[in-house]
Amino acid sequence: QSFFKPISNASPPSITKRHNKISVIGAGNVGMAIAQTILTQDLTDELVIVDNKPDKLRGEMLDLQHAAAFLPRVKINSSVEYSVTAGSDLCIVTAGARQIAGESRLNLLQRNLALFKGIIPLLARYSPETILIIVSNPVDVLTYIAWKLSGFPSNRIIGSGTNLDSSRFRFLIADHLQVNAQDVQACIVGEHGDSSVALWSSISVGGVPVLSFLEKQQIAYEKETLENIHKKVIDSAYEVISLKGYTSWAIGYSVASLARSIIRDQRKIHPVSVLATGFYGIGDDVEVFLSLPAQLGRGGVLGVTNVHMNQEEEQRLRDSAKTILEVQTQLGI
Ligand code: 6V0
Repeated sequence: QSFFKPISNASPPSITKRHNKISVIGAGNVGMAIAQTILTQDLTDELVIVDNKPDKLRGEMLDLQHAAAFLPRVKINSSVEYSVTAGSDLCIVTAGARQIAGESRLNLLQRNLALFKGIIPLLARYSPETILIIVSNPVDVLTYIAWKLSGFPSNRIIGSGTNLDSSRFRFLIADHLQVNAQDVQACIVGEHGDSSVALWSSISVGGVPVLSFLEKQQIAYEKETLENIHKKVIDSAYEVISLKGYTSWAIGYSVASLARSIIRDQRKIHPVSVLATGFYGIGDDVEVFLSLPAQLGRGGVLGVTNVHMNQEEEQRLRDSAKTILEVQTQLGI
């Protein structure tokens, strides 16, 4: 018995709009911030959350479902079983051990490697056409591991990488210059972590290249001031974690922006972790994921922008690649 009585002479409803499904693995602080940002931004028709703690998972699902009256209509589902993710367009992996105050991202790796072996092959089996976004830390190495475990082509494996670092960078520059962060084009590439590389030579505000502007106007700027801003970006995560125990809101918005570019085929450029083989002097035989300015769309990674880097920046990027590779070697992967 349906609540509605059809009007006379009506044909059965035909659904022509493409149905989107996004799965978020890990219902912790980061996974839930991503889930709720995706919901408020109306990016999907179906949202699935998976975690291995059934009570917490059900509590989080109900809490989101209870907001139905204030949100676009989205089917929200959850389970500890991966079959619930079947047919996902996008799977976002946040499950993992949490970084504790003072702990480097690389220390987290051993714990998260074992966990990924139990997650990625199942996601690949239930959604063979999905695009994977890896958020768990250390994100670059785990993105590489996800690539290997899934057997997917590299364009369907993305690490959230320095998308968040770049947002923190733009915020700090905007704050320094008293402008809107959305008018600041600035990018951090390389490892999401201590060896990340700030691309100072290509920063512009409202289309005006900042460093050459300062040089032309003969305004002195200290290299140290620039280094300090970058250092603040690196310290940001540690600071937030030491103050509130975890980071959530900024990573939520950051990953939702990636989901939007992919699901809505926005073809926007994001600094995210992609297979960097052959780019910027990284060898053709080197298998490493790190952040480069990549164009994202419905096909995943559509390409990498040929952004200008000076020699020092290119060298730092290669050093960053080396840092990540060393960890992969230590792990024997
Ligand atoms: P959290 O709040 O401890 O959440 C982790 C969740 O994963 C918990 O709910 C666990 O129950 C769940 N989980 C653990 N094992 C499994 C499993 N086998 N299957 C399913 N679920 C499981 O941590 P938080 O949400 O704060 O952080 C999650 C991850 O994101 C960590 O690795 C962080 O370091 C990483 N971050 C990455 C960022 C980035 O920019 N890439 C930014 C912030 C955090």
